[in-house]
Amino acid sequence: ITVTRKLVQRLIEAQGTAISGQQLADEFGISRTAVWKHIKELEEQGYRIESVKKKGYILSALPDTLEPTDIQALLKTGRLGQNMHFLESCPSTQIAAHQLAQEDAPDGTVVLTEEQTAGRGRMARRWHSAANKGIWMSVILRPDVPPQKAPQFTLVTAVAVVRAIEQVTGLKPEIKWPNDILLNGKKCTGILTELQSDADGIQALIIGIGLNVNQLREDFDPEVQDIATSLKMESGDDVDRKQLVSSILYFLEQYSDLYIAEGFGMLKLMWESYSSTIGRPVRARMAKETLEGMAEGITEDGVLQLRTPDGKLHGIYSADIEMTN
Ligand code: BTX
Repeated sequence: ITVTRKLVQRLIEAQGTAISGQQLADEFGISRTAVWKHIKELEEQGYRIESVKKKGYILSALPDTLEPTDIQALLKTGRLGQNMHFLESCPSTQIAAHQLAQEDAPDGTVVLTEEQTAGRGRMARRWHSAANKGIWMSVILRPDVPPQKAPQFTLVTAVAVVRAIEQVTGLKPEIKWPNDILLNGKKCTGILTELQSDADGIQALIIGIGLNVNQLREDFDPEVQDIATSLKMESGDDVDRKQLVSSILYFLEQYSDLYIAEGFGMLKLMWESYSSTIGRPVRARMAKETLEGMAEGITEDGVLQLRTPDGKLHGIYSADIEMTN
């Protein structure tokens, strides 16, 4: 890691207070002129740095990149994101993360990219991942839980992403079972949880998060223009992707640790409070059949409880849900 990158980390960590050129020079063992040159270089890269007379330098804005060392300086986590891989472009961060997990990447490893050329959703569907406007990332978790406790991680992740969107933008997203996050009825986030397991249990969970951040309608593929939205389209403002990544990883660490330690109870309540599905009439399309009825809740296992008009309660493990009113 270069002096320039270390300098940014130091300025981010100062959280808006000024640090003098002399102090930076001393800390990095370089001259004040060298400090000034690094500052100029950073300004050219899009960092906004104010120099306050007699006080020093203040970082006032970061460029819209996913520079991992910047994100790491913002992180408030113990594990998630402490090991971070950034790729300018890749077929899918899921594929890269599976590979890293097989190579013993530690719990909390994150793969982030600016662009996916073959982003994937559930059941081999496509996930459109336009360049430089979204967050396309995969998180490797290695929880010590039996495989049947894995599906709830999708729900735990949904709660974490909703909290992060609320924190960074003030928007109020809703969750559609099991893994869509909606704003005004349109999808802004998809979550895909995949598993590496063997006879000993879970080796790794690969949690893929695709979040539309700064796209405008025309940035979306025509195929999804009517069903997709972005945080910018809903809030009217550009959203800082670095802050958002940092916030998602913070809540994901908190909530997955809570789930592992205490079970699903608290998170089930949070999930239900954000859900647009529960208490509504829905249609559930499954591989072999379609059921219509009232979505009554989810179980401790994350299974959707759907009551059909004949009074029967059905447990739905995997389906596409549509609201029917
Ligand atoms: P899903 O199967 O629930 O959703 C896929 C469906 O969502 C598509 O069939 C399409 O209708 C719609 N869609 C596709 N792209 C978008 C988009 N950008 N915005 C809104 N709707 C869209 C959801 O699967 C799981 C998606 C996970 C994506 C992440 S990105 C990082 C990681 N890498 C990777 O390849 N996948 C995950």
